[in-house]
Amino acid sequence: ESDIGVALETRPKTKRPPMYKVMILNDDYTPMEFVVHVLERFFGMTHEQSFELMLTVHKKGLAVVGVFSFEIAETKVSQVMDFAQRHQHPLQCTMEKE
Ligand code: TYC
Repeated sequence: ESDIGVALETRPKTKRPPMYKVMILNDDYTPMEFVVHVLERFFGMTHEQSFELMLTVHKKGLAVVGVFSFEIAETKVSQVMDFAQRHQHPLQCTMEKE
């Protein structure tokens, strides 16, 4: 009997964890300044970056705010949703596997 084995697997089986896009969606009621504040507060963006991204969402309907690991993305989404709800704004924030 043959004892000769052939190694076919050379690629190490260490996969990177999946990443998640966090997006904000436009609506007709949330004030622009509130969205700008949310982006500064929860995503560490400058006022200029926040204002520009808010305008993109306002014009295009949605935009990716950042890409994070699952747990971070989930935390960002609930922080934004809680904050919007507490201020009675309908702002929506969602996540999607990249
Ligand atoms: N469209 C809103 C307005 O005109 C502003 C807005 C921008 C709301 C971005 C949500 O994610 C948003 N007041």
